[in-house]
Amino acid sequence: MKTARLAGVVALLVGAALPTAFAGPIGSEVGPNLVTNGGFESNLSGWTASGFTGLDYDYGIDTVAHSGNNSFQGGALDNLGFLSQTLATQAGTSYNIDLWLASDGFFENQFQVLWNGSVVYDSMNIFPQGFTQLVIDPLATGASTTLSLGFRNDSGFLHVDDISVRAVSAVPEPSIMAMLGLGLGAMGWMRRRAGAKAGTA
Ligand SMILES: [Ca+2]
Repeated sequence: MKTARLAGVVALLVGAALPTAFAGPIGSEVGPNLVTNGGFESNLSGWTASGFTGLDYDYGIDTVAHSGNNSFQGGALDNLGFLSQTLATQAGTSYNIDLWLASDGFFENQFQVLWNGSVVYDSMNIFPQGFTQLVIDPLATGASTTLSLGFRNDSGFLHVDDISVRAVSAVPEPSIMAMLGLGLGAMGWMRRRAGAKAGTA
């Protein structure tokens, strides 16, 4: 889903798998996390809630977590309640939204991700699932972008944790460039060897 073509070329050259521990696209430069308190370990600090009925009624902090001790739980009745944060972005730059979503499976439920007001992810009636990674790669069009997450769950809650937003540039990592350089250098060396042999024959 996020496999860069360059990474495939490098894997062919070196015949080895690249590390996959980092969530960002392989073969790209990835900036720092722009989200404040994306893991909710500081409760709701940095976030603005809207459209819910009330704190600790249909939204709040829960101790069911993907990491740490807290996650956010949201489940507005009949409509979406939103959790939002405004991020400093650069127009024309691609960003990587990475979050973990869990569902108790109660219907009706709906989860949305909005990027400066545009819906970039929308899923209804999500079956029961533990924390599952969700990755979206939107483009920023201005110097600030509001990330909003929408939650509806008429009988229960959806949970999110470990939300990050990072700038992604198309520039390959130096290590990949080095490996490419090694591969090209080896090809050049083999060609020279072949040429030398031909010259002495
Ligand atoms: Ca957490």
